[in-house]
Parts: sequence; C-alpha cells; structure tokens
Amino acid sequence: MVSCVVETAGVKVDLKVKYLVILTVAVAALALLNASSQAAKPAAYIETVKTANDTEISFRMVPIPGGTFTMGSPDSEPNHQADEEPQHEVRLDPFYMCWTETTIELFMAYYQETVSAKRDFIETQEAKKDAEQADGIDAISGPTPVYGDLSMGYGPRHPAIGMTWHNANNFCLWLSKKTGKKYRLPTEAEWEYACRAGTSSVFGSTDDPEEMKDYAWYEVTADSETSEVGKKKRNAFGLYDMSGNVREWVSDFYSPTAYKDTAQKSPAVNPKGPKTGELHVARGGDYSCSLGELRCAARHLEQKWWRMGDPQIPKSIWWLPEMDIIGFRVARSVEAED
Ligand SMILES: [Ca+2]
Repeated sequence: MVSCVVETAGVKVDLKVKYLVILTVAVAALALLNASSQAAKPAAYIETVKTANDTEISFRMVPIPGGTFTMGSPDSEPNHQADEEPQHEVRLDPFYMCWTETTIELFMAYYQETVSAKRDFIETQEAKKDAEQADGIDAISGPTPVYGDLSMGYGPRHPAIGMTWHNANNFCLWLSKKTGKKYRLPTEAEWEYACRAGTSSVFGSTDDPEEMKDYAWYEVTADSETSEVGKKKRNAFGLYDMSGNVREWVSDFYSPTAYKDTAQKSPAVNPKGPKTGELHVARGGDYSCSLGELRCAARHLEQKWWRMGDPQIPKSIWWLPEMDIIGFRVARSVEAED
C-alpha cells in the first residue's frame, strides 16, 4: 500500500514534470509567434540619400499591411471604365511605399550622378539591356542628357516629371545601390490597394467630391501645374497625393483585359500583370484631370503622344520632354531583416 502510494505519488510527480514541459514548450511557441507577428509588422522609416554634392535628401517609407482587397470597380460606379472589370479579389504581402511622389531634388541627384553626355543611341540600347538584365546593381547606366530642363521650371520639392517608365525603373536601381535596400516601382495591384487604404470608398479617402479638394491636386484645385508634394491631406495609410498632382508609373504592362486573366485565380496573390506588352500603366491621374480620373480604380496607360515633344529620332528611351503630368513613387518589399 505504501509503495502504491509512492508509485502513485511518483506518477503524480511525473505528470507534473510533463505538464511543466508542455507549459514551457507552449510559452516558447507563443514567444516565437509573437516574434514572427512583430516581424510581419514593419515600422515606418526615414531613408536618407547623400548626393554627390554632399547634401542629404530624406523621405519617409510607410509600411503597408498585407491583406486581401477587391480590385477594380463595379458598373454602378460613376465614370467606371470597361478595363476596370471584372472586380476580383487580390491578396498582397506587406510592403513599403514612399509617402510622397519622388521629388525633383532626388531625381536630380540620380541624374547628376549617372548622366552620360557622350552616349549615342546604340550604347543607350546596350545600357537598357544591361539595366533590364541586371540581377545585381552594378550594371546601372544613367540616362542621356535631358532635352531642355529636367525640372521644367518647377522647384526641388515638386514631383519629378517627364521620365519614361524605363528611366523611373532605372532610378530605382540607382536608389537601391545608394541605400543597400531593394527599391522598385509598385505593382498596379499594390498601387490600388495603397490608394484604397483599407476603405471601400471611390477615392480611397472619401466618396465626397467636395472633400477631395482637401486630398488632391486636380483640375478644380490645381492652377494648371503640379504642386509641391505633401501639401494636401494624407490617406489612411499615411500617403500623400495618391490621387492627382502627377500620374505614377507602376511596374505592370497595360492590357485592357488584364483583370479578366487575373480574375481566373481567386484570390490572385501578388499579381504582376501581363508578362509582356508595349505600354505601361500610370495610376492616379494628374493635376489636369477630372474627378472621375482620380478614382482608385481608374487605370491610365502610357500614351504614344507623350513622346511627341521629343525632337530626337529615334525617340529617347529616357525622357518625355514637356510631359509634366507623369512621375512615380518608390515601393519596397518587406525583407527578412525588417
Ligand atoms: Ca499622384
């Protein structure tokens, strides 16, 4: 009987040890889960670029939480266009987005460091191939000299303008080399998700056309020109000027039927648009646009006439002279070290 008690007691002791082990494992698992959830919530940060003139230019990168949203717009939305349908579910990983459009002062720093005054067209084509094939960031080639004035008379805090998609993409390679972080253009899906900022409203920040005057530079609020970045209200993700001021290059090629292809997968996960194409998408409308063109769902594609101001034959792969309606902002994937 005594031994039985001892054995029973022994079993009890064993059970306590087991419970203790289970409890310890559970606590450790919870700690790991907590750490991983913290890793999935990157914080905003300030990026600083030191220019060749030894000045520093800073901008804020805002974390955009991952999630699922409905991309495109319904027939019932005023100013709805056929290429915005069908609406479809898209799931995105978290990423960062710059809180403003890229400024002239930052783009000028890139231009001054990389411009090649002597490059002819054949060399430029080779440079283009290098940049497109560059896995690393050592093969960056700069643009040819701009025809006219890169700033088009605007101040340093106005959005950079008049660059081709190729040039905007090349800027991202340069910025990546300068900072050691892999910057890129946002995808079209990322751009629309960031514009919507967790809302289902037509303009992201509001459904009210009157309120849009507080958020955007467009035909009603702008004086037929761009304005300094960051002067209107930010959206719920903390981003300025997603609607209006300048249109923003995204990484996707344009196709009027892109959503029909994407909608076949539901949800589409981190879609990147058509694999090939001729023209790219530029989102958000510009200072000259009507309100309908500022909708989060509105898609704008590159126009061939944008190159008409370029007197060169063939047309430059770098510049869209006199086109002060087109710019871009940078994005970045969340990396393990974040
Ligand atoms: Ca914009």
